[in-house]
Amino acid sequence: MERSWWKEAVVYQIYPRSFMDSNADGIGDLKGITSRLDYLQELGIDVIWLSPVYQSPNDDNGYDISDYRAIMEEFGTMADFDEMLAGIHARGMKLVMDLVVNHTSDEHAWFVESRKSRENPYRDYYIWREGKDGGAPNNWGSWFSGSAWQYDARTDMYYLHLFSKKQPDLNWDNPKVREEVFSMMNWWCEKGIDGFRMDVISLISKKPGLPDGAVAPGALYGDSGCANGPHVHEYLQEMNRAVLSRYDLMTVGECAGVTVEEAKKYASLNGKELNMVFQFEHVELCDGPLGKWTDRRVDLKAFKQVMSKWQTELAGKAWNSLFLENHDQPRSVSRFGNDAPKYREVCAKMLATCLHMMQGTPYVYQGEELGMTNCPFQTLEDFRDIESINAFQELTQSGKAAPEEIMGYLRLRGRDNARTPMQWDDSENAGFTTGTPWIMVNPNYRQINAKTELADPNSVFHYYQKLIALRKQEEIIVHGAYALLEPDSGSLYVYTRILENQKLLVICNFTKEEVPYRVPEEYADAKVLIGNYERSWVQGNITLKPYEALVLKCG
Ligand code: TEU
Ligand code: CA
Repeated sequence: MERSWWKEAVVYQIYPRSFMDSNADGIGDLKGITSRLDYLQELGIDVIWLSPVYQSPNDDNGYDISDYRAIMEEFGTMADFDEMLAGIHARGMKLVMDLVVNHTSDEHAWFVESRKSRENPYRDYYIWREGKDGGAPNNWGSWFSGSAWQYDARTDMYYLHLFSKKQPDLNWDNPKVREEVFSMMNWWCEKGIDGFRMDVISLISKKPGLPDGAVAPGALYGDSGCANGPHVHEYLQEMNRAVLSRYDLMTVGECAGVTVEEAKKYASLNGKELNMVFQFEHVELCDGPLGKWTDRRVDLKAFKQVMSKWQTELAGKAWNSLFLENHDQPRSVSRFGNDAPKYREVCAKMLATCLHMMQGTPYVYQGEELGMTNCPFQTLEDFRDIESINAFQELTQSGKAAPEEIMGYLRLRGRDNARTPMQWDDSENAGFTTGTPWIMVNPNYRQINAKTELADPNSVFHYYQKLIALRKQEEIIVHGAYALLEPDSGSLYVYTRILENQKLLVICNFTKEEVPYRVPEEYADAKVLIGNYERSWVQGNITLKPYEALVLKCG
């Protein structure tokens, strides 16, 4: 087994708009992040993944970039960035930047030029096509509702946007585009950053000829079939030669639609492309006829099956990333567990145990380490996310669902659940800002906040701190081989990790019931490595408490 720092690391994701506001404008910023670095150091994380901080008109909160080499004014200046980076490095941590290069903003200088005329030198930086039969060039849908094509009267053609119409897709088949992107990446590497998280990188190579996609009945999003296109691996290998291989970086590709087979290419241990990918199978498990807009809950057996598939199939061939939350996902304790006050803390700890004992690099999303929950948004006016707002319009106007029904889906699955301000303390606005926050604060901040949890040795925060520290002490957590036990249990997630003469047994109760379990003989002299209840008896027949997590270690 090959050791690399990014295999042993724990990553913490910061969504800058919602992390910490330093100047009372209600918007998180870089100085705010710098002021909270001690907190992250105390948690024990190694790497910060920073969602985009580049200049952007914020149609999609920074995932629409108008200048890759400038900092968004609302977030501060390049000097603030340099100070933050120095502060991160001074604490022995690293910084991974978000790289959003499947598309730019329509306000990026390249696109401003591109749309001027059919002959403009930047025309082929983007994907322009003639309309067909008086409409869009093909039937592809945007991930944010509606067609993926926008008509532009100036040149009487359409441009492709797999996301919002203010996010035109770059044409990666144009070598000049690749050169520009690579040179921008080198520029950031020279500044001393430590890696990239690559936004929807699996979508950069479009299907030749841009053929109509197979649109499933009711399917709304992502039906372009562009994931893992014909040249994606070639382009990433080129990027690896031009940039990645020249520095000691950590890279993770956000790979919508990735399969195990494809992941073995993106994240092969041969190091020719990326270090790891984000796959989404486990968070898309309960999607329904309206895609992610559903109130279905994840079925534990299916969840175990998907997680186990990724654990076993990538072993020795590629590397996993481990996550339950990010800025696009609802809060895990609300979604996979139980956020009722009685269970929230044990449940958050159980989910953390289940994830952090697996093989791969774990990602903690801001506030997850506090057990933050989904937000009780009341009306559409409470939402800020273009995805939720567009979906509401499209679904109500097409009559596919009643407004109240959709509100229920948005409340459970909407991305804004992850984007409410970080809950620092029990003062006004959770200590995030002294101004008016850009999005509502979750009203539960007086109970759930960092200050309270730092003062409580049994808090979710301190449990995360232990899990993170354990990964540094126990090689088996990083490198042990994974195997699933009890695949048919609908209540327990049980798995083992094995490294030479050492063994871990991880037992997680995903229900609020007590569940009996027989600890296998071979764990007769095991010790408790970590657990979310006080427990001394761990042999033979035991009864798991509601949402109990227990990790036993032998050898
Ligand atoms: O997300 C794109 C994306 O595909 C995710 O929405 C993913 O499919 C989903 O989480 C699975 O359930 C990225 C960014 O993370 C997102 O914030 C941006 O809006 C989007 O790209 C466009 O840049
Ligand atoms: Ca601010």
